[in-house]
Amino acid sequence: MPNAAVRTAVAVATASLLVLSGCSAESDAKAEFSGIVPAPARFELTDRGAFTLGERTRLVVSGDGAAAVAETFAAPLRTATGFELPVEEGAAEASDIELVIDPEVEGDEGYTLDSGADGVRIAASAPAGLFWGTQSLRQMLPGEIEEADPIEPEGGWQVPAASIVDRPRFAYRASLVDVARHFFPVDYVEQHLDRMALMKMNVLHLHLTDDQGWRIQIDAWPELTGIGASTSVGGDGGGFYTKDDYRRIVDYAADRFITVVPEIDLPGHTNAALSAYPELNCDGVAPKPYEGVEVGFSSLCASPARAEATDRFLTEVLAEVAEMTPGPWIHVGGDEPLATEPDDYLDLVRRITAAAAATGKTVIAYHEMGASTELPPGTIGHYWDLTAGHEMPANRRGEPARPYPESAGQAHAFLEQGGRLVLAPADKTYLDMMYPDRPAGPLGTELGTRWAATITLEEAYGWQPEATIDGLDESDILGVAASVWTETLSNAADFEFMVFPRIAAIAEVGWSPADARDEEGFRSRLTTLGAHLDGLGVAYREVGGVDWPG
Ligand code: TNX
Repeated sequence: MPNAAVRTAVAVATASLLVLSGCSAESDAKAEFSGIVPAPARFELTDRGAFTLGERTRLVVSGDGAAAVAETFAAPLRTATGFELPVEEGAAEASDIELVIDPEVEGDEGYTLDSGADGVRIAASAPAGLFWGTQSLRQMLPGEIEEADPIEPEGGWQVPAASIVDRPRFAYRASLVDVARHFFPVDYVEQHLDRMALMKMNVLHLHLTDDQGWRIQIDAWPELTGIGASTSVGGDGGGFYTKDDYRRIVDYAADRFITVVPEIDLPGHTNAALSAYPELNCDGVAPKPYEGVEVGFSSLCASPARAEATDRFLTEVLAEVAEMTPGPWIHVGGDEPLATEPDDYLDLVRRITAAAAATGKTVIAYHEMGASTELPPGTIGHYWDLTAGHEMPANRRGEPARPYPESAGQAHAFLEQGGRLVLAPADKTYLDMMYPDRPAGPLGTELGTRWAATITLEEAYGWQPEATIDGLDESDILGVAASVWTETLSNAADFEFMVFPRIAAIAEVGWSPADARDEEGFRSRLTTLGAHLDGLGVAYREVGGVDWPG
């Protein structure tokens, strides 16, 4: 928790952000506040005097959807402050927080926020923007606002006086979580969603299936979970989401304006499915469940002899997944098809993407599927290879060297077929990549891998999406993703050590306009984010060069 000495240090570190303050209560509030992550498009501290959230504070709403946003925002605030914080309509007073739907505010997710001694007003043309405005306000409150028990911060619940005009750079700002290599239960996914919301990330990409586990109930194919969910990497036990579990995740996400993108990884990365159903295998023999970390050894069977079972599997599985997913996207994987002959791969890609498109969703696939010229129009490409100029080295887990232009060309094939790109270059956004100093994790084990790169906080931050591959226009980019693959991550502490704070860098790359980003400012704003992560109990790595709250 921040103490007075640290607050002073923060105030010094962030002096350039601060304007002269009139009274000591206000300087307390400002000393604690070093800025918002991701950086708003426009942010100014003003001299209107600090706002104090107090016992009389109400959330005064107007417009469709504003009350629901207010309730989601108020729930944790009520816990930490012990205040009633009623949601009401009517005229706002200086002690209130106003949430207003105003069609004049730009952008589907844009908002304006004005705070001062005369009250707080957040305005947006749609509820999503209002919600992101509340998440900025959340960061402007003391970090103790995240606490699960009532608490009174030194200096009270002060919010610095500020004026913000904000909207995201990209519409798709994803956190990819691999729940296949190690399973993470619903409660933990909900915690992660809350942390994503704090950083205005709006897509949870669940990597639900892989060689080591199948994590989603499918009624028509019960052994996918009956057999396929029993394992994970290293024999750490299995697990899966029932349909009700999955709907709980979807609903919790939706309350925070986060869309769940389910991924069923096909045609490779399918050992768990193949182990559950012999008829999906060319030789009719189910392989053993797999608990190792190799990739590229499993494949659906392209042979006509297995076409009936394989196509029924694709149709029924993808239909059930789509049916429980309200969001517009379904992800069908497609990566690392090392055990699939190239012609078979093209045949399977056609059948997989056709079955996915038949659900009515927009299909997303890893860039390898760009080898096909028969993608459903508008299919989104998910680029995960290295940034331009970096060649995937030979012997990467047995693969031959793969020249960068091949995967860049595959990414461009999605644009040529009417789609856009999600950019997730492994050497910048893969949060399972080690830090260069290869620190032991909190439990004393070595975490992560380094096949793509080692990644510092600064490298995760300094990356330019438009330069990921050659020849991209801003309009080609749907968004970015920060990926956490969990071969080496089996518990919350290890997960958080690798993910935080580097995920905040990717969140800012996805949200903030390029000209609002700067490394020094980011580092100083992490002091405030750190106080909130402390309140949430996140075991982030205290990366050097940041004045962590301590
Ligand atoms: C590559 S990236 C994979 C995953 C691994 C990850 C480990 C991608 C689409 N496939 O199967 O978990 O590397 O870093």
